[in-house]
Amino acid sequence: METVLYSLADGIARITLNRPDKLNAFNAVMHAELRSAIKEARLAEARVLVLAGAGRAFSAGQDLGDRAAIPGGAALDLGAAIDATYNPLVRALRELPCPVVAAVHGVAAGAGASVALACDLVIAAKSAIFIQAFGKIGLLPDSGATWNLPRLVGTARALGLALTGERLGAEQAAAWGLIWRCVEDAELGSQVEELARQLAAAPTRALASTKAAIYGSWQRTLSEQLDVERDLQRELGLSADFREGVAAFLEKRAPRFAGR
Ligand code: LHQ
Repeated sequence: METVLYSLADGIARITLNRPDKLNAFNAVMHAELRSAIKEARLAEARVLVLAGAGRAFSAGQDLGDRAAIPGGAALDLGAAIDATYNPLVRALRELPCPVVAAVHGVAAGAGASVALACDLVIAAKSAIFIQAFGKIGLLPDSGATWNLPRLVGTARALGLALTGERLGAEQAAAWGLIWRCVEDAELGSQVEELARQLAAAPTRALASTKAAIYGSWQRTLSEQLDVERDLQRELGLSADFREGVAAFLEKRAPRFAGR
């Protein structure tokens, strides 16, 4: 692949957006390659997926030089472009059963920020910044940002970020609950590695159920959610990993979860 790097080792799938001279801005090729890398991770039953950017940024969002995004003579249907690219990407990330970790350094702007926030856990280097850049070019936040932002930081901060396009530093982002963790720049790689290894060794089915239950909770009442938890717990109670987890605890040893 030309715009995306993919590898899988020890249950950890790694996807790196790789157009560093364009700050990893998304073009049509990158979308296609990213889709196929995510599909590969899914088929290989990766136990965790790490998404990062090459060079000095995570991603500057849509490539504004891409013909699909340049307003020209003919009417431009951004809706069709979004239907073909960002929306399936965000759905694919959310529908993956394994946790998806975004490792953010440098800039995450526009859809680059949205895609990071669509991941399950975002770890950012202290110097990273998140920019809702859409308003500056006459668009609204997309790729799930209008859904994720208010849920993560509340309506007041979501509107503040989206309406002003102000840059949000990683420390503030973590303090607001927009991201999971902000770490020293020099420690981003090692912290992401540690988290990925921890998740790859965790009971896979329990993580998948947790992810599905938490995201699904927004459209349910507490009473409905209690039923969902019961049903998922019933299934997990029959898993080999649950037996292993309890046995390991009682035997005072580290568990070896097989993901079954
Ligand atoms: C870029 C880009 C870029 C192309 C930097 N495209 N080249 C969805 C659906 C369909 C259509 C429209 O949009 C969307 C959603 C969106 O994502 S809308 C938001 C699109 N993104 C932006 O508006 C951000 C534009 N970029 C910037 O504001 C700055 O580049 C940031 C603040 C990200 C970084 O600034 P600097 O660190 O000063 O870097 P730079 O501006 O010098 O960029 C470095 C190079 O990357 C430069 O190329 P060059 O050949 O001059 O070295 C930029 O042109 C290129 N680049 N973003 N989105």
